[in-house]
Amino acid sequence: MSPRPVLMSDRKGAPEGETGVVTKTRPKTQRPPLYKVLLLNDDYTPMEFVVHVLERFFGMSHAHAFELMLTVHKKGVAVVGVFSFEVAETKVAQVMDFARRHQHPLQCTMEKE
Ligand code: TYC
Repeated sequence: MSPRPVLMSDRKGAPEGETGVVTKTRPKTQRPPLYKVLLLNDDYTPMEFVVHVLERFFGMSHAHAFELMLTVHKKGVAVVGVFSFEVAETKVAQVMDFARRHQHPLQCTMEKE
């Protein structure tokens, strides 16, 4: 007995000879825009303070925070996280407020990805 190929006309209710293309509708989902939070270098903010900021507000390990702080120190700027608008705005405000309260000139900004 040789196997017989499965045909569209084998579908229940499909009349002999009917062919069709299987389609799927894909509803357009809206993804919210993302924002990069950037940390800027300066000559005065102590390195340990920046490391503490990265640990405290961005949940980084000490090792990761130290490495990223050094990247900002050497390159001038680095992305420290990517978030929704509201979360990015909150992180920037938290960092700026914390730096101001400690009288350090550290700058933190955000930009659309
Ligand atoms: N450049 C600073 C120093 O030498 C350290 C520093 C690193 C400052 C990163 C800001 O975002 C910064 N003390």
